[in-house]
Amino acid sequence: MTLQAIELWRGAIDLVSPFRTSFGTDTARELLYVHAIGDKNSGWGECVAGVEPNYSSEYLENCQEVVKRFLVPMLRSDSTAQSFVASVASIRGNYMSKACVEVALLDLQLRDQNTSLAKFLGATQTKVRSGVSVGIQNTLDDLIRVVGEYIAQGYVRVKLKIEPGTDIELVRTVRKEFGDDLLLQVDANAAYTVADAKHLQQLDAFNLLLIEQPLPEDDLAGHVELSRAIKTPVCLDESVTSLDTARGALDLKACSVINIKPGRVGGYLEAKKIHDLCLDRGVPVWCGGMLETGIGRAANLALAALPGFTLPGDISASARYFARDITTPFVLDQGQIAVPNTVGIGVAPLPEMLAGFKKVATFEVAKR
Ligand code: NPQ
Ligand code: MG
Repeated sequence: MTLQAIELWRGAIDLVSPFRTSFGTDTARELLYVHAIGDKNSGWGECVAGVEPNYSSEYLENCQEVVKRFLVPMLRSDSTAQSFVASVASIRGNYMSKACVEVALLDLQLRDQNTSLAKFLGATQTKVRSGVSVGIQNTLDDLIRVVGEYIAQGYVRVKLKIEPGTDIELVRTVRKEFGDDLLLQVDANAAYTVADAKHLQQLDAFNLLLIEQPLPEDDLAGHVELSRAIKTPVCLDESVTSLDTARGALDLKACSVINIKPGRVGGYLEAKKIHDLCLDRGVPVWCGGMLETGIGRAANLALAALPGFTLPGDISASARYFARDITTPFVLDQGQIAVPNTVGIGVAPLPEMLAGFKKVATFEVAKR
């Protein structure tokens, strides 16, 4: 592979409905794409950061700056995703920035090698079960209607966003309305403190698959304490930023399930390592979502096809979020989504969609 240039593209796609979490409400997905151009092929990567540093400390403008100022300068014409990850180890944090460059390089090099990301990562499934993340609604009636629509569409698992003040009753209502067989879990996006342990104990009555990230990302000790206090399995999302934090959290018993998001851990190579660790230890994992468009969604499908992904993830159909996706849309087929099996991530932006985006930078890559 000969890497020639990196382009950065910016744009936005409206969400079909506002998405509210304990940290904020979004009505559109602002986007940063990385386009890695080689001598034969090109590859695409999507940055998962949001506009504001509220899910984590990373945010889109900062990612664009980090990519431009620190990551692109480390690239040479003979760079690979693997050599890139090794060389950027000296740059702390900035996982989402690293991940979007890494996957663009992976897409490019796998296209050159005529192989798919799924095959490269070790996928064992050709389709994956699809779950849906349901934002906080204005009323319980709205919530029941929305959840009912998703179930009717075939989603096999429902995740409810919760926050203090809208949690126990909400879960009780959904459980009652849709029955005991519904695979149901909740996500607090770090909205509680360990002092809420008794309160969260009430969730034990509803046979939830798990509670995701109840406490702040740095509060591993709090998650240990909470895990002991409640029966509902604790799953970490924001806290897990690397293989090391994953191993630490498991060793400490801060969680018994892990949500793997490649963007949050610096890329697909690190995500695979976390998967391998969890598979080895018998810890169930599932693939999270960051309101990705087709570029990020395609790559996540490849990862979610690995054998350790035993729980349905947040990889929904494109239509869950977007009336028009940047790629050919991903669709639900009996509650499942097909894993791309053509070269690289298997998709690329549709020209007519990319026409609504702006190329904001082009960097020539130094020869070696
Ligand atoms: C989670 N995602 O699991 C995240 C949170 C999230 C599907 O629930 C812009 C960028 C908006 C990132 C909204 C889901 C976002 C975002 C929510 C991430 O915690
Ligand atoms: Mg989460």
